[in-house]
Amino acid sequence: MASLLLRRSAALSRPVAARALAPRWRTAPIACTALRASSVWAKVPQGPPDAILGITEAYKADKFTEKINLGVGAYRDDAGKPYVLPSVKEAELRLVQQFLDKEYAGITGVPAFTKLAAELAYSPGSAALKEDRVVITQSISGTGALRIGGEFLAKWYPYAKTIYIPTPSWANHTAVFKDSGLEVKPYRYYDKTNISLDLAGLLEDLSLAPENSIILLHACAHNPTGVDPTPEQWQQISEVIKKKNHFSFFDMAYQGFASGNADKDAYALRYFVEQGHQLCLAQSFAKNMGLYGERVGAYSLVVDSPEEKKRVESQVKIVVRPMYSNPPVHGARIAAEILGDEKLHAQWLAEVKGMAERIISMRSLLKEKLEALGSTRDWSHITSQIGMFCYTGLTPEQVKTLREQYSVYMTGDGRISVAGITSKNVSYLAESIYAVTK
Ligand code: PLA
Repeated sequence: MASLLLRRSAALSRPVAARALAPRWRTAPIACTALRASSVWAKVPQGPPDAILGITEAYKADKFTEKINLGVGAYRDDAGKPYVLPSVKEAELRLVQQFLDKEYAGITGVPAFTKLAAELAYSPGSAALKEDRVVITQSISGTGALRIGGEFLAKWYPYAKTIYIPTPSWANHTAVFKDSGLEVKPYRYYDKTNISLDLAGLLEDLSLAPENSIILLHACAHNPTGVDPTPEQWQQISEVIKKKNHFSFFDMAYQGFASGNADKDAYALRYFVEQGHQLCLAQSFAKNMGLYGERVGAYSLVVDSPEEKKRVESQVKIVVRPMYSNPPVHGARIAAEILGDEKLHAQWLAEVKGMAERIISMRSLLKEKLEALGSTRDWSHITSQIGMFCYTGLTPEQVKTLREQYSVYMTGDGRISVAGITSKNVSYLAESIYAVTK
């Protein structure tokens, strides 16, 4: 019916002359049906809503005033409002006052931004940076970085076309890598029974994977479990990866969000670089700078020599150019302004810490409230998990009931974005969770 209406209105808006010239049968109802049946899109099936972003759509359509969206990982302040970091506001103001031109950036983006993004990840003192062995390109946030990496590896990684991702992982990883032309296989990561890292399973799977496999690693604040390896465990992981000559692909979408300290959160990446691993990295500034919709990110590879850097960079450009030509400049300029100014940089780090701390306090509050209501379940994982998410352990049925009867929205696997909890909605949330779990 909708398409019929559309067709009708399209026909009406056609210029009068064209309508007058059109043969009569085209406007007859029977002809409309015939046209509809032969539409080029007639065989396109309805796709499922996105596992994460689809939740926001359902939440928006909900009329209940106390509804809570804990689906997408987007930071909210304690009033439940999106938060523009004061450092971002200041940087943006400075940029606007400069009335910069809107020329295209180069294929690899805004150079001031990529230089500083690399330093944030690898540290300014990194030997790889000093030796000019880091290829970096700006990307359409973290997802775009993963996609460039997937495409580049599918095209040029000589040993394998398979990437191993943890079970579970971010819901979009499989699609991104499949669409890049890689095959995706799982490795064990999470121990459901003990709500902890399945280190033995992880090490076993990585050692059973064929030599030179590509391994995706969440650099920090593992999504969705909130369970990260300890530094000692990272060392063990590094050892197996090295022994098997695997190639590491780090996804660092939450630098600063895990511990509140950007250097601490980069521990695994920096340790792997020190250990001489072959690796690449997807960075996102969506969460740690709150630049979600500005789509600011970077993709980088640590290579062997400046000469190799030149060759690899030329091919990264050839991957990027037909995808989107070159990246948007505004968000990258904001990030560069913050990272490149000592005072703003320090202010930003304090703001990231503030966001991480609010999340940590909401974890404690939710746990306390559940216990105060008399829940006999062990909720210790709410506070032991880190980063933006809590992997609650709620079943798909409980998630469904919470959504349908309580207007509490979370992903189907029971992941909640703790960043969506506020001191105002935490009581209702705890009561709702208690009601479906008692
Ligand atoms: N990698 C991981 C592990 C992520 O969790 C996300 C975002 C990204 C990459 C990509 O982020 P970006 O493209 O916005 O930089 N995950 C979110 C949002 C926060 C999403 O699904 O798009 C999530 O709710 O899981």
